[in-house]
Amino acid sequence: MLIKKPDDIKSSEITDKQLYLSRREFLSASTLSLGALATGMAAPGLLLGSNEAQASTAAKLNDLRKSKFSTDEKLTPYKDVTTYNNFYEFGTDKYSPAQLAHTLNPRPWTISIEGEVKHKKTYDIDALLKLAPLEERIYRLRCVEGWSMVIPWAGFPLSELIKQVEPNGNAKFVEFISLQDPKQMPGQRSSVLDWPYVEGLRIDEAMHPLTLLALGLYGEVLPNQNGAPVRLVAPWKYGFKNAKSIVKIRFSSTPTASSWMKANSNEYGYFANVNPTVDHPRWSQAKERRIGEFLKRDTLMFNGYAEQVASMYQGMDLRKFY
Ligand SMILES: Nc1nc2c(c(=O)[nH]1)N[C@H]1C(S)=C(S)[C@@H](COP(=O)(O)O)O[C@H]1N2
Ligand SMILES: [Mo]
Repeated sequence: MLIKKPDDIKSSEITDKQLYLSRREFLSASTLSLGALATGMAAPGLLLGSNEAQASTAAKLNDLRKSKFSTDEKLTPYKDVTTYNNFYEFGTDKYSPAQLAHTLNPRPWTISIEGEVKHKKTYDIDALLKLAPLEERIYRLRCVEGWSMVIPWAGFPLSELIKQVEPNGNAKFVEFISLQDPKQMPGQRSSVLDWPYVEGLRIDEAMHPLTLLALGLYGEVLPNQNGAPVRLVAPWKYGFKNAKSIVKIRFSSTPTASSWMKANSNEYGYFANVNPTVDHPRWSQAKERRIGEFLKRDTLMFNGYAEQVASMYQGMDLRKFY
């Protein structure tokens, strides 16, 4: 076997290794011995759980660059990342997106850039994939409901796209608009939220190097339930800021109320920075449950990204601007 230095290892291979390790776990729990695997006797297709099989058939994203912004915390298993989701366009419970999102068609797909920019244009998803080198970014995701995950995203900084379209002097805020199509998204037949799903960032937040336009996870294109083909990931904010299946990015001079603010303005602010000292009106935000762990852990200010992002909020009362 070829021994490579860690720096030579592409993240697609690392993903394979992670799958390999989880297969090992599966094997050691079964009647087969590890020796069978080592000698190549085991036929992987037969041994994989259905979710792992799914992982191995999705389109791989090659040559992902590593990012200095990645956490080295233990990854949340692929199965949890792709079966425990919030995606109200496919129902309000955590398990329905994985079951229902097959009706979403991520190809062909376009994303249009509108509002206060010099170059209003529409990108085809395949052109977007080539807009900048893809990186693997391992980020914590903290849902406002009190759980968290560690997810290896693939994408590039949103700033790369913003630089291309050149916002004008009026562009102070950026709006992210998800697909609206009840034929593809059965949850939109219910009015739990005001469709389409809309979220927003201040322009400096959108330009921040941590803010990612994600096109994949675990070294593969995004599964539908995680927001295929393109979504936002701003890791210091609660999960709901990270709009999925985006079709439109609009630059504006004023902030727009997000779907969650319209649904309940007392509970969801515009900034939605992870903050253990500001409770949700109905529950504490001091602790969180990392999916797969039993004991709760302390929630970190800005989800652990304070060093990188706190300066953007200097002088702001974060109890008021939550
Ligand atoms: N369009 C859309 N985007 C969305 C949501 C949604 O319901 N619709 N849910 C949000 C919430 S509450 C969370 S926690 C994250 C979950 O992302 P994940 O399922 O990939 O972990 O997506 C966010 N993005
Ligand atoms: Mo969430």
